[in-house]
Amino acid sequence: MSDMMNRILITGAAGQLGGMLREKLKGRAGVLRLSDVADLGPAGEGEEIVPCDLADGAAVKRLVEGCDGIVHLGGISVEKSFDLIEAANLRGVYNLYEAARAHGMPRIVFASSNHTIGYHEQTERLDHTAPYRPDSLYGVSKIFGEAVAQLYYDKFGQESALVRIGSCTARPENWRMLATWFSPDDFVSLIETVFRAPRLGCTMLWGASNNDHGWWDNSHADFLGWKPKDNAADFAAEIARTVPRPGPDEPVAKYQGGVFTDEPIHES
Ligand code: NAI
Ligand code: 15L
Repeated sequence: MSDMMNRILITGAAGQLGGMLREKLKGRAGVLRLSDVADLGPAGEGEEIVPCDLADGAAVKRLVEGCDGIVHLGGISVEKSFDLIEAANLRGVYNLYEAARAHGMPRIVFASSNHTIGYHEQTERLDHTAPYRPDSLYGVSKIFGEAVAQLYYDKFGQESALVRIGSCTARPENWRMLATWFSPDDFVSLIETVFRAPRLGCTMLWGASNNDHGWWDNSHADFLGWKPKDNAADFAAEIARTVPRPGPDEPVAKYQGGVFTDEPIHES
């Protein structure tokens, strides 16, 4: 990828996935521009640190200038009050797409989420035509982000991958993750595929590994040639041994979004 990307921007680079991608994408672009509102520590070799609040439109315009690709992880990543979600995930996504439009429309990998469809039951198998069933205001905000991406594609030709990430952790940690796990290596290979593809369009992808027990079908995106390699089933015996199995009527075992379906509306 370093042959084609001079500078990749990672927003939310101080977060859980940001820290992981900071390591794994090192050397894959000339420069990694890392941004967050939280502390990112000192810049390493091939890194630039650019602190920025995604809710600040002028700052986001400066942040995006000179980037060939964007991995947009920044924002609120769990259920919170509407005010918090509005600033980071609604205004933040709008600011990012406006900044991309002003600066040559670099491809965007948008970290969407399985919580856009979280009220579908775990007995269902979903493809890209599945209706939204958000399980939280957080999930609603990711639907907003996907809609902004689609608008900017149809109106201006801005290309995006809308990656509905399941659960991206070093290894699957519970029964639900036997379906939702997305290994860090598979996420990296997806990002590389997206930035290399001759044509991307505005494509939704389920961000999940090649899990035997998965719920999601990515065959509409076969044209990209991405093949996840890891499989949560390799950890199934360990999970069965170490993690109590939830009852079938518990939200974590009933709905694809798991415990997010149990969240209240947070007032502050
Ligand atoms: P995280 O919460 O660890 O990281 C998010 C980062 O965004 C934080 O460092 C935070 O400081 C930053 N941020 C929040 N508000 C901001 C603002 N106004 N301006 C600039 N930066 C701001 O989340 P994580 O787990 O690393 O997830 C990254 C992205 O992937 C998030 O957008 C999340 O919604 C999405 N995602 C993650 C999944 C996972 O399995 N970790 C699953 C599905 C989606
Ligand atoms: C998400 O969207 C969250 O950002 C992450 O913290 C996990 O809860 C993940 O979904 C999940 O559903 O496991």
